[in-house]
Amino acid sequence: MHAIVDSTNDIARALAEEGAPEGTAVLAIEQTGGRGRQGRGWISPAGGLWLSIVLRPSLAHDAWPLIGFATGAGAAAAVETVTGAKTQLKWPNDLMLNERKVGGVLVESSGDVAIAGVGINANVLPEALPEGVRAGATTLLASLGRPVDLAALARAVLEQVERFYDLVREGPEAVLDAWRARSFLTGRRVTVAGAQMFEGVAEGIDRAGALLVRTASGVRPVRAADVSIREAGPA
Ligand code: BT5
Repeated sequence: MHAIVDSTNDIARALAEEGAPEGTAVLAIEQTGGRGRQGRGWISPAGGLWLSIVLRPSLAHDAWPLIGFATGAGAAAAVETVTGAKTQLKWPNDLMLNERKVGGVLVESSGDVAIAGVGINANVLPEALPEGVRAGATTLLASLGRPVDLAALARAVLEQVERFYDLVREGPEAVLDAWRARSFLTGRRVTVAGAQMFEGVAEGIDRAGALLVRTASGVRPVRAADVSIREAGPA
C-alpha cells in the first residue's frame, strides 16, 4: 500500500521486473499520473480504489486480450458483491453504474508479464473530478449515497479478478459469457470512432473480444475504437 504514486501500474511493473510473483498487488491512496488507454489520464483522488496486479500468464499470446475482459468481469463482480449495486461493462474497458463510468481497467503487457490495473471511483465526491470528466462519470459514494468499505472492495477485486483470470485458462467462453452478461452496449445504437467512424447497433462481442456492430452493410467486428451511445436516429 502506497500513499501517493504516479501510477500503480508503473510500481507493479517495476516490482515485476525485480521478480515479484504473480498475484503481487499494489494499492495507492492517490495517483498523480493515473493512466487510461492511449495516453489518456485517469483522475485518481483519495477515496478511490487504485489497484494493480502482477500477472505472469501462461497463455498463448492470442489469448492475452482476454485478461482485460477477465479483469473487467472481476471488477464488476466485486462491486456487486460488496455493494449489491448492479454494474455493467462498456466495451472495451469501462465499468458502468447508472449509465455512467464508475471505473476502468487498464491491462498493460510486455514480455511475459501483464499488469492488470483497476480504478474504481469508490468513496470519491463527484466534485473531486474535473468538470469535463464528471459529466460522464459517477462514484459509488454518489450513486449509493453512502461510503463503501475500501478494504473489503480491494479484497473482493483481488478475489474476483483471480477467479475470472483462472477461467481464461479453460478457454475464452466462460470469461466472455460473464462479460457479455453485463454488456452495457449490446442492443444499443452506437457511434464507433476508430480507424473509421460509423454507426450501427452493438450486437455483442465475438470469441476474440471484438465488438460486433450491425450496420446497413452487415456486421462489422471492431477491435480498437472508442464507442459512444447514439441516442436517436436510425441505426
Ligand atoms: C480507462 O481508460 O478507463 C482505464 C482506467 C484505469 C485506471 C487504473 S487505476 C489503477 C491503475 N493505474 C493506472 O495508472 N491506471 C490503472 P480509458 O478508457 O482510456 O478512459 C480514460 C478516460 O476516462 C479519460 O480520458 C477521461 O475522460 C475519463 N476519466 C478519467 N478519470 C476518470 C475517473 N476517475 N472516473 C471516470 N472517468 C474518468
